[in-house]
Amino acid sequence: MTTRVIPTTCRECSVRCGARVYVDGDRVVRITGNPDHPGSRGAFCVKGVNAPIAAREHADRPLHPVRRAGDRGGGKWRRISWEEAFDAIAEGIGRIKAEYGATAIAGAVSNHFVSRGVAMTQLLRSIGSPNYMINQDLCQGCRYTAALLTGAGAQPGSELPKARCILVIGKSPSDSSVVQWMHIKKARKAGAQLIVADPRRTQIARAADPWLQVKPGTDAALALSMINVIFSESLQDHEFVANWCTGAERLRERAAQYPPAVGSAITGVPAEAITKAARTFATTKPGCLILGHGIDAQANGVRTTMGFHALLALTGNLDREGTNRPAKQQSGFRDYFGIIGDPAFRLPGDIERTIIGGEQYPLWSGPDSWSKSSHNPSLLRAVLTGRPYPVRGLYVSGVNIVCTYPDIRNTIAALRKLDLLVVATDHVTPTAELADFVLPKTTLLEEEDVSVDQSAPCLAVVQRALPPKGEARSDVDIAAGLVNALRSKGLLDFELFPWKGHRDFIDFQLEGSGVTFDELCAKGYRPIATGYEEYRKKGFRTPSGKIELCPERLERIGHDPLPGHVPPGYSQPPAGFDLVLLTGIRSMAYHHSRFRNHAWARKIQGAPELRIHPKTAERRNIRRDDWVWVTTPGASGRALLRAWITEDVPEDVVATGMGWWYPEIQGPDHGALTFNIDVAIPYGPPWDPISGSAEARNTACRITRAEPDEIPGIPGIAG
Ligand SMILES: Nc1nc2c(c(=O)[nH]1)N[C@H]1C(S)=C(S)[C@@H](COP(=O)(O)OP(=O)(O)OC[C@H]3O[C@@H](n4cnc5c(=O)[nH]c(N)nc54)[C@H](O)[C@@H]3O)O[C@H]1N2
Ligand SMILES: Nc1nc2c(c(=O)[nH]1)N[C@H]1C(S)=C(S)[C@@H](COP(=O)(O)OP(=O)(O)OC[C@H]3O[C@@H](n4cnc5c(=O)[nH]c(N)nc54)[C@H](O)[C@@H]3O)O[C@H]1N2
Ligand code: SF4
Ligand SMILES: [Mo]
Repeated sequence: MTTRVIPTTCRECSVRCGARVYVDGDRVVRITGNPDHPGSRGAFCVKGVNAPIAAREHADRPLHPVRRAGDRGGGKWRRISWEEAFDAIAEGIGRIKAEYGATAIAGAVSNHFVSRGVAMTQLLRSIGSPNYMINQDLCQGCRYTAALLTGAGAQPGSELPKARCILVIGKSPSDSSVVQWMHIKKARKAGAQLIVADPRRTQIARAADPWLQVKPGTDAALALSMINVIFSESLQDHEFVANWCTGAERLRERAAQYPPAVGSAITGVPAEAITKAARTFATTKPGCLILGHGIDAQANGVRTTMGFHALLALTGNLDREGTNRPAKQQSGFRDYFGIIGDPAFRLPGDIERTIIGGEQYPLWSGPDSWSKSSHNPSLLRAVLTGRPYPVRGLYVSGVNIVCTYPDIRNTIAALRKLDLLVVATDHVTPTAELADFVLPKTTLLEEEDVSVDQSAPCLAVVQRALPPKGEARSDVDIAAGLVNALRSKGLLDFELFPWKGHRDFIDFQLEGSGVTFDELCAKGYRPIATGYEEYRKKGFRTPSGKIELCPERLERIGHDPLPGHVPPGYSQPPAGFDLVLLTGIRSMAYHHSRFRNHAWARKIQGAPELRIHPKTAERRNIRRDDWVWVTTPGASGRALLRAWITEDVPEDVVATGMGWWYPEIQGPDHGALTFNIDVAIPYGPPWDPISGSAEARNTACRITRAEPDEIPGIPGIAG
């Protein structure tokens, strides 16, 4: 049989590597990286090789729409047709609209930069609701909000191998991005300096010189001390600062409060190391900065990020060869932001002003914000309390909120309270278990999509290798079907979803770009032309057109407009909470909560880990592979994790991943209420005063060894 080779994009995680899919008849026999791809250049990982095939072929995959047949979460379902599903869901939406108004219907989506994000916003807006949750408040929320303010939210992307100095803050690319990790190793081999700030000794920290072992949540002080050194020794790029930055004087005054000795006392990094890192970054050009998730999802995340944006601007490492590159656009292409921000696709201002969270976090949730989404914990609170107004229906697509939002008990309580819960998914998650309707989603090998990948930069194409299994449909097709059903019942308040189906949507995105989907499929990507120093013609994307080191917008809404240190929540813990818990360390076998039902992944990592320093473990009589309870103040539950003894975490820190559940454990939560770290973390407050992000990463905690009778059996995955 002849093998077809299909160039496409792996989307099993947010890295989006170029891929080649090998198809024999009706089977995918192999998936590899694509060495021609301008961003990933052949890099690939174990998830990309295995997950698309396992997800498509999985024995327990939902292949038909189903409707709940017994109690919520009881596991009893009745198969229905798509028409029946759309009809019944539209009726449910109609009942809620009639009683509580359109704003009582909300959505939840993640990884929304691809088509499912637009499908979600435009479905809800057509109903007349501005409320949808995205995962970015737990992900890049602080970094994106800071980027909106400073204008310096640039990424190194494929400039990385050309950098002579790379500063990495709170990112572990050996776990989370094979492409970045490949580029960094290449640059290092070619002699680039590498400076890494991380409380843990990660692989990249081992490769660094120096590794700055910061205390969790203190990076703002590190940034300010480095800025202090740059100003005191006049190492800034004078031309760039004079012509392209505003607020430098006020930043200088703020940084004067953070000489390296002060920074050292806060961060735990020796003052000489801070001084040396600042001099190295300011004098070794070109330089790149990588800001990871380690400084996000924190209660001081925005102003921390602003400190590092200032470092980029002061050193002039923006939009030049080998530096960070502002986002590039493919002319004429309609991407997610282009659509959701277009007045033709938006709701009237009086409705957008009711977005839950918009009043408190206008830069995150309001009509003029970056995301225009709701503030997640406030929306869940609205479900539970009816304040500021009731939310009674939720359409969930592409997110497993029971397993990935902090405070799992709270999420479950909210989902149980709803009048209508619809979940579109490709496998039955603990979130789907609580649904009234589960809608079968296509998997990667069955889909088409075009999005912008800034790392190359290029248009990233996903093309279909095989027809969908069963009755599975794509997110845009599902939303289009629901919109039709709503329209026929007179339940659409606005016509904001004009696409008949997925291909129609892609054609619309490409309409003005001069290229068709079929043309894009030949290679599976299309590079976006880039130039350097484009700001000289276009300016930066801020009100002043310059990098704003002290954004007036922030001051106008009553915030401190400069970076500043705020002691992290764990620094004054209640008695007995003597350790700091870091969460979210990525595993090469998993994408958040996904692949827990894949045998190949479970062979690589079979249990949620808790990394503990040997001395910390010894004091508590904990040995390797013991099960350990983790408790944090203010949480409604505790998590059971397995001890991994390692000197790579400091003595007062323990660290874990995220997303655990065991599909084979019975019950709607499938073990998430026991084994998932988010059961032991509150969803705030405190929230970052600017972005509303909760402190989901660095929390005070205590750990105790579990007694043998406290450990539930794990049956073990089949297949
Ligand atoms: N294999 C795999 N890859 C993934 C994902 C996945 O699930 N699996 N998920 C993708 C997604 S959505 C994301 S957001 C990224 C996340 O990936 P990264 O951005 O790499 O983030 P993390 O691994 O969560 O954390 C990075 C580092 O931050 C450190 N850290 C924790 N607290 C602090 C702090 O206060 N200061 C500093 N300086 N460092 C700190 C941690 O020790 C950790 O080493 O990964 C993406 N890539
Ligand atoms: N404590 C703690 N919590 C965290 C984090 C942390 O570091 N610490 N990290 C946070 C971060 S950075 C992130 S990004 C989130 C991730 O949170 P989620 O986005 O919830 O993570 P996933 O497990 O990838 O869930 C995606 C779900 O979408 C479904 N799915 C997958 N593809 C598609 C699709 O194309 N369409 C549809 N309709 N459904 C699909 C599947 O049901 C899958 O379970 O978790 C956050 N939670
Ligand atoms: S890192 Fe792995 S899972 Fe992520 S896009 Fe690349 S190959 Fe796919
Ligand atoms: Mo994320």
